[in-house]
Amino acid sequence: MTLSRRDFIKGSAAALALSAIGGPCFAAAKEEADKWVKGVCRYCGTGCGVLVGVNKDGRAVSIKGDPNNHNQGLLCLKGAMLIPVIYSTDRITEPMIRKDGKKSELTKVSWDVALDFAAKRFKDAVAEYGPDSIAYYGSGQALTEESYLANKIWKAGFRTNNVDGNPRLCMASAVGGYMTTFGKDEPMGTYNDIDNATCFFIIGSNTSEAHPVLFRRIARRKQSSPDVKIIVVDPRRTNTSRIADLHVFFKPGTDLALLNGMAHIIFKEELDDDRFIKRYLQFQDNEGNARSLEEYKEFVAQYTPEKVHEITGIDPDMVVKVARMFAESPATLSLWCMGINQRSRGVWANNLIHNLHLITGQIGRPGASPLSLTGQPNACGGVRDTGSLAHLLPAGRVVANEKHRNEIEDYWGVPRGTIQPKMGHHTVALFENMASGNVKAVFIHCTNPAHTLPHLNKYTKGLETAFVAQTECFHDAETLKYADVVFPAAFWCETEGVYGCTERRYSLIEQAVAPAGQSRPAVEILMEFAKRAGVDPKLMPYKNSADIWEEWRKLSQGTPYNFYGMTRERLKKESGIKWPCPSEDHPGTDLRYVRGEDPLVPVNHETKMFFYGRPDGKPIVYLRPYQPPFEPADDEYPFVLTTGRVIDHWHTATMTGQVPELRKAYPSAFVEINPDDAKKLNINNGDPVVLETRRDKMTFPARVTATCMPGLVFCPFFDKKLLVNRLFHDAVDAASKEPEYKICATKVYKQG
Ligand SMILES: Nc1nc2c(c(=O)[nH]1)N[C@H]1C(S)=C(S)[C@@H](COP(=O)(O)OP(=O)(O)OC[C@H]3O[C@@H](n4cnc5c(=O)[nH]c(N)nc54)[C@H](O)[C@@H]3O)O[C@H]1N2
Ligand SMILES: Nc1nc2c(c(=O)[nH]1)N[C@H]1C(S)=C(S)[C@@H](COP(=O)(O)OP(=O)(O)OC[C@H]3O[C@@H](n4cnc5c(=O)[nH]c(N)nc54)[C@H](O)[C@@H]3O)O[C@H]1N2
Ligand code: SF4
Ligand SMILES: [Mo]
Repeated sequence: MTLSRRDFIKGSAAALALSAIGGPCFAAAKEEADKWVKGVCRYCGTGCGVLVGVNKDGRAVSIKGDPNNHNQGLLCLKGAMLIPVIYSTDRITEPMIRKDGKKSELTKVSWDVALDFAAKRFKDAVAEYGPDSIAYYGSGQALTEESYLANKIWKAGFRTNNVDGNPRLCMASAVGGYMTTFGKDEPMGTYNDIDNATCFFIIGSNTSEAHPVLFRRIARRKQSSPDVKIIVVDPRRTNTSRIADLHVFFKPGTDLALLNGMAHIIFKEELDDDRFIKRYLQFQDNEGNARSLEEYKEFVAQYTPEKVHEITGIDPDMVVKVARMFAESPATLSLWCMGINQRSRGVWANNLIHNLHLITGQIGRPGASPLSLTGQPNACGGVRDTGSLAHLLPAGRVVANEKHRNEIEDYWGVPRGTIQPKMGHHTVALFENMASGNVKAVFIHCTNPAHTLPHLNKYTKGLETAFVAQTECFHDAETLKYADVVFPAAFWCETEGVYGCTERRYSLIEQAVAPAGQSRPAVEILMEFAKRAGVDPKLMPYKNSADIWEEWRKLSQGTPYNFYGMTRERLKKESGIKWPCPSEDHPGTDLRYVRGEDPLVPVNHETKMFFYGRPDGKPIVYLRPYQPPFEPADDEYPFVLTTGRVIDHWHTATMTGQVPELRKAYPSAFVEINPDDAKKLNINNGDPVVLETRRDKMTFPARVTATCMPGLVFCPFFDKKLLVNRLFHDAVDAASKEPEYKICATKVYKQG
């Protein structure tokens, strides 16, 4: 596909300016391309389609947004600056091992030596200590084919459910929310809802920095229609909150009370949808007991605006205003991300958002939907849908269910009883078990846990103790310090595979260029490793990643995740398709659970909506009380520390750090502190400020800004020289096991 160069703006100065206000831009083409190869941006869960320009020598020379994908040709600066990342001098191009234990140097070896070295350790561990002594730790940035394959190798080949990954740090609470409320994972809405919504309820998402192209679409909707209202619920004044009609500032970690308080006002003022409630809903308390609508109303009635104010600090009038705006607008779209998920009650917070949509009937119409924003580019398609977590199996199945296990065993052609019924270790437990010696060897793929796990001082012990085999592309990754074997992986458009983004859209990344040096596609690495470690080669009858896709596509048939219609050929032609998509002539689905829209709802179904994810077809409204965060501020540690992202860096900056323009925008980490607090503590811009928590203390340069409300400080986590996760506790959500990265108590003082 060829586009002329006048289709996009030239010059990175314009791009930088747009990026600074969170506005997406087009990429500058440095050199004329000979052909354009279709793909998806390497970074966020927005999942923008890209076209990679390749010259006659087979070298990638430019990138631009795919005009036929949902982003309509737009990219943010990170996406527009992907090409130099491929050719960074920091690329790992040869396999390496540590011959004499963790203290020895990584030395370059042949592929055979590296693969055998790793395979032997895994094989020995299984022989001596059983299959649960090994594990796979994967990523929402790995290709779907890679995660599907690894899940099969570990769960059916090695016979351990110790398969988890970084989506546990990220989307686990959202998965838990959809599963408990609707019975199956993944949103019912899509990005098209943005163009139809009349009210946006953005809670715990800094969309403008973390999903810039979607933010642009929200801003465009607001500009085109002045009646459109935007509510932002965030304890920080972010770039996102700048376009809000109502910005709700509050004490971090207390918004469960607000969500229940909104439900109370909705009933009190008769803004509920009684017809929808009676036809579709059921109510349940935390003990799993059925409750009545009346009991639910009584439950939320405790959360009067005054009570909400006491807990959260939000003005009582504001609670009423927000509830009215949410319920009365013709079509309300909720968008949320880590401010909701990374909480010790993250699943509950998700349930409470769903509650509001259900009791008001703000669901199943264009623009009315609870749409959880996914962080990583392939957390949805690659990990959630393929079931590559310790408790899951492909397409919405769970390891604890014998029928589900048998279905997968039959499909994979292994004897019944092969897949273990016991859940494997979720992420935090996995690293704990590595430290204690129960898990002897781990295969880490496409993630950098030595930088991103919570309570790092505790969990890097696991990496010091266990044998670590790791795939990586960049020397900069912190986890390499602990790796016993490093496999150089083909990067992004050096190989092919599918990414599935927030809106159930699967898009194919086609191979544009040859892998750097000796690096190889991860599916090859995984298969070669597994065969040498004793896994039956019959489990891996694949020539390439397209064969794996074919198996996975067929497995989805007849499940609520049906994408049987997405053949490889079709994905090559089209720029992404949204499941359910049961047949090759099906165009994909916008409104899930809606008759006439969702192909999985019978055409003559007796009601307009059918929530087939639940056996009784009825979503559950939960009675979930407010609970404080695990470690609120107190007299001894009087500030709340929160962490998150900046627009120009991707997580640990191993990729974005390779691009001078991005590095310049954010050269190092800092601590944001409110001017009132700064004044009291005699802190000026740039001063060294100590953050001391119950775990550790570190010094950051101050950024005095009104972004944070008083009592709150914020640090980004991209900087490996200032690993803020050393300060964090390891409290996790009781159900989803997702860590509470958003709230811990800290002392703040000027270094002196
Ligand atoms: N530029 C960039 N974009 C990214 C990424 C990246 O690394 N860089 N990573 C991607 C990934 S994997 C993810 S998961 C997403 C994350 O995307 P986001 O969740 O949008 O980003 P964060 O900065 O982690 O946090 C979001 C907001 O939560 C707020 N918050 C903190 N505590 C609370 C609370 O108690 N309640 C509420 N309501 N809000 C609170 C913070 O103030 C912050 O503004 O971004 C994706 N996009
Ligand atoms: N304090 C704090 N900590 C957090 C969070 C937070 O909000 N606050 N958020 C959490 C969340 S939501 C997330 S998603 C995690 C992210 O945590 P990580 O996944 O650990 O962070 P990344 O930097 O994305 O790591 C990806 C790694 O894969 C490598 N890589 C890139 N491309 C390829 C490839 O093609 N193949 C292979 N094999 N490797 C590749 C990169 O160089 C990098 O080392 O962090 C979590 N940690
Ligand atoms: S918004 Fe996300 S997917 Fe789109 S170009 Fe930017 S980083 Fe890439
Ligand atoms: Mo994430």
